[in-house]
Amino acid sequence: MDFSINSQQKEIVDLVKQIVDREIRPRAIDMDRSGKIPDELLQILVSSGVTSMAVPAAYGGPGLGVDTLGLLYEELGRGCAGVATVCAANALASYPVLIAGTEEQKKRFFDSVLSGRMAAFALTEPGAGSDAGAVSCRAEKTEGGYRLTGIKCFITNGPIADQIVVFANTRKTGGIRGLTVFLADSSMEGFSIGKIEDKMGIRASATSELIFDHCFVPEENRIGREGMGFRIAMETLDHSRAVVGAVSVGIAQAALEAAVIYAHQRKQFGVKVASFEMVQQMIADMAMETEAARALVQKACWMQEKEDPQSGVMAAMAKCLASDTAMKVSTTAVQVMGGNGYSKENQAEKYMRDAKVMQIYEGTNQIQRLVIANGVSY
Ligand code: COS
Repeated sequence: MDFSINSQQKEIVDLVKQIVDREIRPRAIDMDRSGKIPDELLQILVSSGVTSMAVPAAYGGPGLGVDTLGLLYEELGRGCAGVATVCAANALASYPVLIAGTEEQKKRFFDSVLSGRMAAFALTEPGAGSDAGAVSCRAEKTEGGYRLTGIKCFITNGPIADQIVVFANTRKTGGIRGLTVFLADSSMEGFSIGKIEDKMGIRASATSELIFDHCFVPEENRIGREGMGFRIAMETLDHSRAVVGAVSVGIAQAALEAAVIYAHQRKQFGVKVASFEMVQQMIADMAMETEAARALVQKACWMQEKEDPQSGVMAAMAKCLASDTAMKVSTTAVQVMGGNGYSKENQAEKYMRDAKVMQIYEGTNQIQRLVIANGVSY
C-alpha cells in the first residue's frame, strides 16, 4: 500500500483545496447560520466539477479512483462538512445505479449529475433507520410501472434533488425480499417535499422528508430486479462509508488547525498557551488521532479501489474510527480555545456539531461495530 500522492492526484487535490479556501471556508459560518448553501456557491461547485467528481470516466466524468476521492472528500470536510455532504450525496445516490442499473439508466443518471442536477438516496423512513429492511414505502405494480406510496425521512439533498434513488417494497407483506430500488424524478406527479429538518450541524446541507403519494414510476426506472433492494442498499453503504470517514478526517483536521493557530496566538500568564504542557498534550493527542484516522480511511479507500472483498468491513471501521475521532478532536479544540471556542464567532463549536452526525448517518457507529464484529473472522 502506497500513501504517496502522485502528481495527477496532487493537481486535483490542490484545485479542490483552492475552491475550499477561496469559496467554501469564507462562507461556512454564514451557511451554518442560514441553514442553506447559496445558489452561487452551488453553481461554482457544479461548474468546477465538485458535485460530479465521483462520475466514472465511461459516463463522461473524471473517472477518479476511490483513493483520490477520499483525499478530495477530506479536503471538502476540512472546508465545511455540510457542503461535503451535499456533494457526497450525489455519489451515494450513484452507487445503486452503478451496482444494478442498465447502461441506459447509468447514462441518464450521470448525464443529469454532470449537467448540475442534484441527486438523493432515499432509504430511511420514520420506522426504518438502523433496521433498513423495515422499509414500508410501498411499490404497487400497475400498467407500465409502479405506484410508490410512503414517506422517507432525513434525506440529504431532499429539497434540492432532481433525481431520487428510492427504496420501496413490492411485497404487500413487506420484508427484505420485496425491497426494490427505483429512480424517481422530483417532477413526477404525486411526489412532494415534506418537513425540512432544522439540524444541529452540517447545516449547509438541506435534509427533508420526501412524500410519495401514488407516485407513478415507469418500469424502465426500476434499478435491478424486484427484491434486490436490500443487497443493493448494503453494497452501496459498503462503498459510501469510507467517504463519511474521509469527511470526518477533514473535520478533525480543521479543528486541529484552529486549535493550534489559537494556542500560538493566545497569551495567558504572560506566555502563549501553546507553551503549557497540558495544552501541548491535547494538541499532540489531536494530531496523533487525526493521523491514525486518516491512515485507516486511506487504507479503506485503497482496498475499495482494489475491490478487496473485505473493503466493506474496512469502510465500516474507517467510518466509525474517523467519526469518533472527529467528535473527540473537535471537542478538544473547543477546550483548547476555552470561551472563544464555545462562542459562535469561531468555527470550533461548528466542527463539534458537524462531527456529531458523522457518528450517526450512513449507519450509526453502533451499527458499524455490528458490521465489523460480524465481518472479522480468523
Ligand atoms: N453486501 C451484500 N449483501 C449483504 C450485505 C452486504 N454488505 N449485508 C447483508 N447482506 C445480505 C445478507 O447476505 C442477507 O442475504 P440473504 O438473506 O440472502 O442471506 C441479507 O442481506 C440480510 O442480511 P442480515 O440478516 O445481516 O440483515 P439485517 O436485517 O440483520 O441487517 C444491518 C443488517 C443492521 C447491518 C443493516 O440493516 C444495516 O446496515 N443497517 C443500517 C442502515 C443504515 O446504514 N442506514 C443509514 C441510512 S442510509 S444513508
